[in-house]
Amino acid sequence: MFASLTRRMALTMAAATVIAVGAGPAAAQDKIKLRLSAVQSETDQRSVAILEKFAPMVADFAEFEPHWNGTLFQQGTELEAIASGDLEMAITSAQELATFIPEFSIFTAGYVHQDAAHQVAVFNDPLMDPFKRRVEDELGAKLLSVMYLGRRQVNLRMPKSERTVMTPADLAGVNLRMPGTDAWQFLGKALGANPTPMAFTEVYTALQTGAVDGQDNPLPTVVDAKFYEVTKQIILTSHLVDLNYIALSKAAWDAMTPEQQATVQAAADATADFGRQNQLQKEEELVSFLEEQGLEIYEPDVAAFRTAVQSAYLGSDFAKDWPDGVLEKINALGN
Ligand code: KDO
Repeated sequence: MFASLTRRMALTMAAATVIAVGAGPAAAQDKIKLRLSAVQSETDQRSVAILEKFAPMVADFAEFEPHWNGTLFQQGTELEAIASGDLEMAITSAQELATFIPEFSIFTAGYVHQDAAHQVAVFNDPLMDPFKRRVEDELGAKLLSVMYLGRRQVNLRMPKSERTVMTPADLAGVNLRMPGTDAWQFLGKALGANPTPMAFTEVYTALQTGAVDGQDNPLPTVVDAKFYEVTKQIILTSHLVDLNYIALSKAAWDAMTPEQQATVQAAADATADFGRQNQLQKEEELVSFLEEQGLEIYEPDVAAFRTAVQSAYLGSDFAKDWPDGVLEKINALGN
């Protein structure tokens, strides 16, 4: 009697354990580790979206570990870290991808993406499939979703009274910090400035000390990184409607069940959507905040910038790498 009861109890307990493992949250040691390396701060709207959407949605089966401010991997080194198995997730850019897959420079060209909705349409269009496939095959990463960073504007240390910028010619001799890849440097030159490569985490000090004359970023970044404390004017060139991609290591993806993969994809999409709405709202609101901080904000001759930038790209070596017909397809997806 005692023996059979014990056996029955043991069987019941074993069944209960199977149910618990199958249905309940996985134990910490069984969870898939997802380390994210990002350059932006924790208060940037992309980070807020990651913390509010992505983290809780994958919590049942993933040990999600975000690292902000470039503390885990420095800007520009994340894709290599994913490829070598040292990192699972990054907020990467077309400019960084273009250093490995030159065709991506098409998404880095000024005045190509028109707005946030156009970015989404391009990302979800079949035209992106060969690009996504190459990232998987050559870098071992999946591009899950497209995040909206915003319209990049030129932000200078000197007041407008010292230098008013209406056309690219007015940026001649301006030492403009741009991120450190060829695609970014080319954009700085196309704007008419002298681009200086520098990691994002060094920009505040460089502006403060005068090591550079200015930088370019969307208004929400100017506020989040406090660049407004060390600059005097913003020229609304809107020269690049900038994006980031949520990148996930293919190895981590392949280790997931189909249900987990579907949840991760849904979490990335929800994150990108939420972040996009918030970032768009911030872009609207922050003009008055920045003016209150004493910055002068004005529109230059945007048509002059657009013409100069577009013709610089079309005549460049970058354009030689653009697959036939893709620019036309991108344009057709816009307004
Ligand atoms: C920057 O370095 O200026 C940049 O805006 C480039 C983007 O691609 C992106 O990496 C961004 O920095 C960071 O996410 C910090 O906002």
